[in-house]
Amino acid sequence: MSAIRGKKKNISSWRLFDLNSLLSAFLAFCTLGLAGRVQTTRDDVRRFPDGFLFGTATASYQVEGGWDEDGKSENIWDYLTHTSPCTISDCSNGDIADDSYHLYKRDVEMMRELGLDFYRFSMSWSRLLPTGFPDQINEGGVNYYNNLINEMLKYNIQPMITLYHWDLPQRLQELGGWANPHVVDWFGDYARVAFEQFGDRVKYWMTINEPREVCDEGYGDVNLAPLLDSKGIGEYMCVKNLLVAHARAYHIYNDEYKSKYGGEVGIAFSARWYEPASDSEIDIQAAEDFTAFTWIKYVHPIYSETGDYPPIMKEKVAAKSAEQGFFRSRLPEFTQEEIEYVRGSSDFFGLNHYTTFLVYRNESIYDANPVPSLFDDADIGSYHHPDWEETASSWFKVVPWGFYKLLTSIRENYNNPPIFITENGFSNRGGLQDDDRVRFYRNYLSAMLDAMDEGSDVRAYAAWSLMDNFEWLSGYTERFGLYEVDYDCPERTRTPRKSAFVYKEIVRTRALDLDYEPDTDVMTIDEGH
Ligand code: GBH
Repeated sequence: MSAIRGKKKNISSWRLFDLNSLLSAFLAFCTLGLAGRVQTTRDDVRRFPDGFLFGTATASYQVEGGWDEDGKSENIWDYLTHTSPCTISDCSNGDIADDSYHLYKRDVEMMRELGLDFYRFSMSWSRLLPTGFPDQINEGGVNYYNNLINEMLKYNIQPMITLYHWDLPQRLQELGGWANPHVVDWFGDYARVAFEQFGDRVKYWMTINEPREVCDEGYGDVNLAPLLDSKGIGEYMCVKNLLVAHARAYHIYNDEYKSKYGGEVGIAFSARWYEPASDSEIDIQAAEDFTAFTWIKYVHPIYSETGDYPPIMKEKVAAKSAEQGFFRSRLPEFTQEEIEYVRGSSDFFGLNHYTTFLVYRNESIYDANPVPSLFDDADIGSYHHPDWEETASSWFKVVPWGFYKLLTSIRENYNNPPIFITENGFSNRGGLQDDDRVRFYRNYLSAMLDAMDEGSDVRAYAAWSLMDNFEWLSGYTERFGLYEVDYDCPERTRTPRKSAFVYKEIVRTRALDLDYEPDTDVMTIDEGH
């Protein structure tokens, strides 16, 4: 501990890095007042506030494997990868993945090595309920999650469970999935089974991971299962049903379990920061519109005073729909009762954040956006600045200041809600000496601390990911892990990367020391873990 006390550190290196990119105006903006909740000065190692929680995150399909074991049925990723293997860039699948279905004890050992306070993982709906419905509760699934949860609790690591991280039972997809309004009942029933089985020990629940990805990329595009490509139509049906289904799960817990178990239920939004591509009013408005159409369409119904979709989105889709000859808006409306049901339905603001885009106005007459589509409705275009540092993922460039701006905008627009960072992490092509990932975590955590210095109420941080895993359509070609996983060996050996040692030190010291260099490559479990 004494190693960090009193050392003088230069913590501004990530800003210098940014200076090299085009945004010099930014610097003035980022170096604004630092007096606040986090008691540090610019020259000190930066400390996290008391009670701040550190974790890592994964998701069922990406790590579990055991795709048909002990009664589990097929989900939409099993179905996609089995019927059309080379839709995945390396023609791989999650049949075995990291084999966490069998190796969960090693996973918990890694959590202990890192000294984590919590671990965010997701439940596989079709493992727990093979028919999709609660008529059959699969004992194999219940046992697996009981074993994992109990193993974590033995070492005081809190489970944070996501109910839905993209792996819908295939049978429910055949009935329309999130485009069928009955999904509100289906999801509510599934949530109730999970609360009933595990609620005595699990205090943090998340309903749905990244609604934007579920609907826009799975229903409005071909980037995630079920690859529906129903632009401007299915993607909006999904939005409404998903929000009401989320609220159903929230209310079930709130009304029937909260007084007994005292846990919290939230949702994990995915938010990119959308920076106007120029300082013209037109591009500023374009960035706002794109924000509304992508992630604020989920945040506004839950977190605003009025509830409902952002007004600009309702207006634009209604106007375009009328112009295009539809008899009603392609964006299904909420009833007043639904607006009230959804509003306020989250105990914490779960936030997955990775990257920033530059956004400009692009009226449909000049562009290639299909009609109808969300992009056409929003009339925008977006891109990454070519100077921004690349990752292994095409959609992802490194922009730490975007994280600061995003957190600040949430604080200012939504009455400073308690935020859990439910995902943040970096992709490369693998290797143990991951200085690029170390730099990423330092710079993004610094940006997060800047926002916290100014009052953002961030209470928890989960690194994505504990270990390499199945990266959806990119298969195993993009690696996000603190631990490397060897997919060539049946044991799926996990080996800590440099970033694992650096993250461990952050967790141990509850502080960010930008100069820390691990002096070992041997992982141990510290006392008390
Ligand atoms: C999160 O998604 C997910 O929650 C997690 O499961 C995932 O592993 C992690 O982040 C890293 O991606 O290249 O145009 O086909 C982040 C959102 C979802 C964005 C997939 C990119 C593919 C877009 N990502 N999407 S594209």
